[in-house]
Amino acid sequence: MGYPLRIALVKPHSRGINLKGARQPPIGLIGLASILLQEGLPVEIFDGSFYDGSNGADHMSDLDSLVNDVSEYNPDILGVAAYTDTMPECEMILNLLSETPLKICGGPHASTRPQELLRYCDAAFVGEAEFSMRIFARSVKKCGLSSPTSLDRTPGVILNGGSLTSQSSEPLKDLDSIGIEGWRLVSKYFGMMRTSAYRHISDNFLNIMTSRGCQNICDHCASPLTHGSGIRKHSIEHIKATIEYVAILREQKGLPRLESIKFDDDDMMARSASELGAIGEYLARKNINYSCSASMPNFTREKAEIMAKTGLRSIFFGIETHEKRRAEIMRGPKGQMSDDVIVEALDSMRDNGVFTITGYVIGYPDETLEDISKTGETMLALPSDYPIIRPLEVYPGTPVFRWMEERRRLYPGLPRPEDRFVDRTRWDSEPIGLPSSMHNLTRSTLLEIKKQANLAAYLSKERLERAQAICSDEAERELVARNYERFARE
Ligand code: B12
Ligand code: SF4
Repeated sequence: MGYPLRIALVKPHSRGINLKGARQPPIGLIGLASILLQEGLPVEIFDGSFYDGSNGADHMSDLDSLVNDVSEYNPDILGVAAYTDTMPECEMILNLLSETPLKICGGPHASTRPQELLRYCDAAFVGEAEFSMRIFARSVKKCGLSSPTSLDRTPGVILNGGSLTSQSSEPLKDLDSIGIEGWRLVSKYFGMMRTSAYRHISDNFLNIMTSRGCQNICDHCASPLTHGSGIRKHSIEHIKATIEYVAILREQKGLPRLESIKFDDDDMMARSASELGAIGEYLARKNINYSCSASMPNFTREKAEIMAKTGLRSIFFGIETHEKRRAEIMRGPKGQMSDDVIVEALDSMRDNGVFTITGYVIGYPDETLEDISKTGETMLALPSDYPIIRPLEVYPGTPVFRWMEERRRLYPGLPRPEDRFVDRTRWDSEPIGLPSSMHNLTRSTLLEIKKQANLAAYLSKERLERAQAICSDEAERELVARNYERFARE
């Protein structure tokens, strides 16, 4: 085989029903592509989120177009990102491209259920894959595709029929070593990006993470399974360089200037006030506003003021459940949050003109109906502009999944390690193809509770007026009203 080998990195097509309007390039694949480019290997990114039926095509023909585009590129190595909710699409893509000489995968689902992926792939990369990918790239350049030789030498990889090659791939220490070159491979999508209207930022945005990890371990969350616990940060210089690079790429494409940033860090407020000030001042100079997510225990009034002054428009806080249960489902400072602390933080954000989005989850397997109704009451009582409540979705490897596994008799049909995890034909009303997380309550009941809670929250004149009071103009007030109408219907 002649060199250089071509690599296609593919993010499977999203089903649409879960996307609620967000469409943004995949940070994980961009980082891996940057490493491959640094190592001198030709690579392309194909992101199914941008083949989402919005151009008039249906779901399946869009999946075919994605596969056709990858086939045309004719890769020697196919790398597919495996997230749980898109596993059926992931399998279809791997089947349709089964002729590719070497097939690898990674991502949260591949890390927790590698055996499922190994039916279609030569190797599953476990956890954060940058370190492994660099070694793999060097080894492939040296040994070619003689699998498993190139893979044998790669740490943190599970090969067909085998166990982990060598030490597992530790979460990467030096995030800046990843590089930013990969962003140019997704510039073809920049003009199609879309973020949720309740973020109050522009669709001419860039999604980046300035850090990885958080200080908590929550029972429902899969993030610590990939990123470990504790926080690692990019330097401020690296963040600025990424933003500059993407702004230039947009200019070269003739696109409108970069107007907003969506920070996808698990906890943006884990940074110190002075670091947040440095990032914010840079953005304010460039006239770029932003939205982010944060963990409430790291909130301070000082950080809120600095961020608001430098362009923060909205912030997401995961509250998850009612006060009495927080410590039971969240290990770390987040479990200790009291309602009083939350109210203070939400009020302070609003006083600074920032919209607050709060997340609540119902349907933990060991919850009672009383817990669920208390979470609903908490959602209505806490003064957030956009409270979002959703039935729990259970992901492999998480404490809630382990809880269910230990009580299999309550969950007939719960997937075993050798089964397909997402089987949409079996529980087709369930988004990730599992039985309801509550053995004594169906998902439809949980969805009905969500509907009632949304009606109460979003038909509230008081909440609407409070949110509209921080709008900058009439157009934004109308946007809030439209958002409220939409949420009231969900
Ligand atoms: C930003 C984000 C989004 C964005 C963009 C999603 C995207 N896929 O790009 C939006 C808002 C659209 C979104 C939506 C949803 N998300 Co989301 N999201 C995140 C978040 C906060 C960051 C993702 C990210 O960029 N991480 C940083 C990169 C570097 O990490 P990574 O993606 O895991 O990639 C690394 C490894 O996994 C691996 N890897 C990944 N792909 C590949 C491929 C190959 C070939 C290899 C070798 C390695 C490899 O290497 C990468 C580098 O180290 C994560 C939480 C988190 N902190 O990771 C949740 C997370 C990914 N989301 C999650 C979920 C559940 C969802 C939703 C289903 C939520 C819902 N109910 O609607 C939807 C699904 C939409 C969809 N199909 O994409 C879960 C996934 C769990 C799982 N087992 O699949 C996570 C982990 C959060 C959680 N609750 O646990 N999400
Ligand atoms: S605080 Fe957020 S990111 Fe951290 S474990 Fe909990 S849900 Fe996951």
